[in-house]
Amino acid sequence: MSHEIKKVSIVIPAYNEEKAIGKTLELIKNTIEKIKGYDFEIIVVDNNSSDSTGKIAKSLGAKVVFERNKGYGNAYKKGLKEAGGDIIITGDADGTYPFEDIPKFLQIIEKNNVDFINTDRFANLEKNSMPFINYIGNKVLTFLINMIYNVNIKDSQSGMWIFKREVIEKMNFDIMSEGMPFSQEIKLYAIYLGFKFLEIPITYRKRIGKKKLDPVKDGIDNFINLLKFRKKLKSVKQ
Ligand SMILES: Nc1nc2c(ncn2[C@@H]2O[C@H](COP(=O)(O)OP(=O)(O)OP(=O)(O)O)[C@@H](O)[C@H]2O)c(=O)[nH]1
Ligand SMILES: [Mg+2]
Repeated sequence: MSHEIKKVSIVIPAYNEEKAIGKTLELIKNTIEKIKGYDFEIIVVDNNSSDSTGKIAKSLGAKVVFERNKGYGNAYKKGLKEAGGDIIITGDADGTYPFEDIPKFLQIIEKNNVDFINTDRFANLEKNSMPFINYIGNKVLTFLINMIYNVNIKDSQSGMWIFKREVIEKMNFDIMSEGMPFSQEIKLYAIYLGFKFLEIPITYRKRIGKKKLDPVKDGIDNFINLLKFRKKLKSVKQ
């Protein structure tokens, strides 16, 4: 029996994150250098940053791909197309997500019968990690998503996901949003396609650098797209 080494892609969208990208990548590198039996690639999607995000990422050994069109969804569409991994792990470039848990994530996705892992930030929010208005927005959106889509998600807006390559191979990125709603859509799409979905608790930290999200504008945008995406999902072949 051959034991082929599995490839893992870590995909990070980054827009003007020069203050945080270094620390984010250091955490990832320190974590993966201790993991045996996998080949890792780190892909940073520089979303037309006007600061030195791309330069720093490159100097730390990440593969930097550029996406001219702004938007969290556009950044992911680009980064995921570039990812060659059998397993893909995502997260923000702002120091908020616990990349030190990668060994645990890999163990869960390999040992359990799951295809898509979402992470639940509400399980352990560090002090000041999520502003109150974002907290309310995230909770309301998650409640509405669970009602409208008849699912049971704890954190619909979490930006850290771990999934098998087959999941995105079955997805049509054209029906997915260019901006923030991409996060809820990838989860709902995976569930809709019948993939085994699991949520696990994580620790969420306070962001380094300036926040990009506008809680009111993005909250409303996410809600509108929630309804639109349901129609789009129904129009694609399962
Ligand atoms: N908002 C936003 N983020 C982008 C874009 N392109 C890439 N990103 C990255 O996507 C990630 C998510 O954006 P964040 O601003 O961290 O959004 P958030 O985590 O929901 O909220 P805050 O951390 O409170 O700002 C970050 O790593 C951004 O740098 C973009 O066009 N808009
Ligand atoms: Mg963030």
